[in-house]
Amino acid sequence: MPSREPKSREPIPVDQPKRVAAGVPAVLVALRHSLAQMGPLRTAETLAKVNQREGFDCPGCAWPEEPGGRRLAEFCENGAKAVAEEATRRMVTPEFFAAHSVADLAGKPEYWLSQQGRLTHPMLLKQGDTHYRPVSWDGAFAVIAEHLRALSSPDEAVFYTSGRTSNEAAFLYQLLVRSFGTNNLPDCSNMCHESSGTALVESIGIGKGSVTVDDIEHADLIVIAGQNPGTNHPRMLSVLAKAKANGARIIAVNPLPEAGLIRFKDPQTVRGVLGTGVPIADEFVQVRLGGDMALFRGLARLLLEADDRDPGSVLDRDFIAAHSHGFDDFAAAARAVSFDTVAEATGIDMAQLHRVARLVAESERTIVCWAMGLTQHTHAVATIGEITNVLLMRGMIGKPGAGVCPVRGHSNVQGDRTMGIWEKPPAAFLDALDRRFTISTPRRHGYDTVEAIRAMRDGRASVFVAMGGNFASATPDTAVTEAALRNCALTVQVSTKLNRSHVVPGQTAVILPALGRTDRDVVSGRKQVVSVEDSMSMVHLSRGSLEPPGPEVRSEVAIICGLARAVLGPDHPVSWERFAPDYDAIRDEIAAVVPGCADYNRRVREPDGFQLPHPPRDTREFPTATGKANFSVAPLAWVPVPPGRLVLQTLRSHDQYNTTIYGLDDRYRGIRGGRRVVFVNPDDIESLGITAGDRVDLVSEFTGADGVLQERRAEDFQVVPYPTPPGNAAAYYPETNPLVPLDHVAAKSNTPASKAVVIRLERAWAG
Ligand SMILES: Nc1nc2c(c(=O)[nH]1)N[C@H]1C(S)=C(S)[C@@H](COP(=O)(O)OP(=O)(O)OC[C@H]3O[C@@H](n4cnc5c(=O)[nH]c(N)nc54)[C@H](O)[C@@H]3O)O[C@H]1N2
Ligand SMILES: Nc1nc2c(c(=O)[nH]1)N[C@H]1C(S)=C(S)[C@@H](COP(=O)(O)OP(=O)(O)OC[C@H]3O[C@@H](n4cnc5c(=O)[nH]c(N)nc54)[C@H](O)[C@@H]3O)O[C@H]1N2
Ligand SMILES: [Mo]
Repeated sequence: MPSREPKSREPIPVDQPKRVAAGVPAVLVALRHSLAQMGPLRTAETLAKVNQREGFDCPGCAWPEEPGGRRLAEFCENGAKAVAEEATRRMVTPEFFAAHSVADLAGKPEYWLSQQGRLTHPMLLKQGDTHYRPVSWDGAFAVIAEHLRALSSPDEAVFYTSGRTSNEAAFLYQLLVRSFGTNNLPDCSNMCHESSGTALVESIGIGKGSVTVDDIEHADLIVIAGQNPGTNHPRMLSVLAKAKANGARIIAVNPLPEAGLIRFKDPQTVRGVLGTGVPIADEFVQVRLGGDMALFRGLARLLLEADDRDPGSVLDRDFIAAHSHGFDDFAAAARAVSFDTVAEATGIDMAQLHRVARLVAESERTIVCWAMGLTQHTHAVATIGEITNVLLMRGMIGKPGAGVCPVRGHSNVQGDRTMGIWEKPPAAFLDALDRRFTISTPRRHGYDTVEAIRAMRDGRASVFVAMGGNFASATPDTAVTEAALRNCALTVQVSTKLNRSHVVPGQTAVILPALGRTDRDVVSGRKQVVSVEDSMSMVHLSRGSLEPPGPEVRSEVAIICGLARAVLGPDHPVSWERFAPDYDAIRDEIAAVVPGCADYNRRVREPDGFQLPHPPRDTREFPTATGKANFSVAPLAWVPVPPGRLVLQTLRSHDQYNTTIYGLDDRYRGIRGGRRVVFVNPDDIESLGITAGDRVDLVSEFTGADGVLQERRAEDFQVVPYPTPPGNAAAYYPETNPLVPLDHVAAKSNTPASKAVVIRLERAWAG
């Protein structure tokens, strides 16, 4: 596995980590990125329209807009970078592909690929060719249709989706895929919040968060576990600052002292520009990687014991009696946990556990927010179940200021699932499609992301189509995944920008250039708008307005409709022609099929859109098998560190959007000009006999189901001393994806356990 960043021997400069997020430097960095990509006029036009009622939904993250008229220039450094990246003036044209062979591009680092700009033409790599060549749209559709029709079963094709796709495109895409005859609809969610959805469906009957921005602003206590909002959801910080001003306490649970969790300077306020900012966390719980389940079980025990001393003071007995199931089993398991185990698993001292328990016991309105730090562990589903238990015992759901808040990643990942992008669709949804369109959709469940890689690896699937994303880099076990893609007869990427997945082709490969969120979408003289759903189930419109990168670039909707005609033929009962010139027609179909979407066209045009129903939040009804909120009981799990080894989490720097690398800095963590760094506790550096600044290979160790030890290697990382818990290390994704074994996944959700990879360090070069 060649490392893709050039092995420069220059050491990467390392500063002290920052304690404050945002403020004036954030504004300046964003402007520098925007001006470089877009120039001054387009920068002004673009930044004025992010997350405004008449503008487009920021492609950065799924954090909601503030209701009731958004603030002028809802500003966020990383949102601005995401926008600049899409609205760039740089272009990847047919001339570019003529100048670079696929082999040449495959040798370039991801950063270089993402800096080349927007794709402008459909391109085809014919079997045996060295270069992509331009192809007409109809020619491209014909190649794809021919390959799909040649399959012996529709289940030999895989249709991936990344979470930027609009509701309209997502609905049509799943309709196309199911009309073709398969539920093979893996998506980025399988690697992201699948564990949250799985756990929440078991506990409360719906896989979505139960709070709104208003709830957060009025909570007494907000726990933020396994999330780095200063980098990944910066607009969340201004909401947290507001909650603090209203008197909320905040507990940060994280192995790393992330800047945004410690202090925040709101660039929109005078204090944010001139002052030292607002302290965010009242309590920083520096948990070991994977220690959260033990932490929450320990809290549950303390809460039960506090209630024993003063009955009714902690437990919400009315809620437990009226709305829950399984309390006694849960309480027995929680009482049985030993505090020695909690201390070992979490690494925190018991005085802090008692302080946190007191905060939880005293709060009348508690919200827990989380992201990838909880979902990407083998015991992620059980961990999220345990967190939900602690909320349920205090009745913290379905009342103002309280609830569960999985903070989603991609800006429309939640909407895509609502629209049916799911390999395990409920039968009722398929029945509704069949009735509406007089088709007959398959009932067999399809492949998720990990299963899709196995199927392509083993030759059970041979056509791969991606609606956005960067499958080759985002998935685990890079060498295995790349071989699986190359094993396909055909790979198709519908994309805005060049990435690694275009240069790891099947025998034949197609690139279809798509409009992005910021682009103007005009069909037959009519401007089209799309809709999206944020992390809090608000559905609203997004209107692109910028000049698209070229006349050949098509909307995702137009691409799906063209493809559907070519694949399904002229007699297919869905009248695909209707949709591309009129997205209202798609929304009418959504209204007829998708639960909660009645009268979609009207309601989505309300100033702030509309909120989808959520029975636990709205009426304390729990659509589970028991009809109640379920306490869960699972064996306690955590992540011990084997002797002489480290447990590695793979995470995001401040200068990237998933696999899109904006730059080589990680400002808040003090890293400049390089990404091949590994953050290690100073005591571990000493005990492993290495020195800060050393260059090491990361070698992951994993024992497969057959009992055989497997090793994977990522070369040449600079050792950076960092205040991470002993035994725990951190390095950036996607450079470390070659280390994550394909079979190292969360129980039940099958999400790659990217936050707990056992590694050893091997000295490569002296620093
Ligand atoms: N600018 C920018 N914004 C983004 C993205 C981006 O790449 N760039 N990506 C988007 C996407 S798709 C997503 S899913 C989100 C991701 O948002 P995050 O989940 O914030 O992303 P990560 O960088 O993976 O950070 C994981 C955090 O969890 C902590 N952590 C790791 N393991 C554990 C653990 O075992 N326990 C606890 N308590 N904490 C742990 C890490 O120290 C880190 O702070 O962001 C979205 N927004
Ligand atoms: N080791 C490790 N691996 C991880 C993670 C981790 O924390 N650690 N995180 C996981 C998570 S949370 C996620 S969500 C996945 C992300 O997985 P993906 O969603 O597959 O990856 P992205 O990097 O977001 O995809 C970027 C590409 O999407 C395309 N694109 C952008 N906007 C649009 C659009 O509007 N339309 C179309 N058609 N294409 C567009 C561009 O070509 C761009 O190159 O990665 C996962 N992988
Ligand atoms: Mo994500």
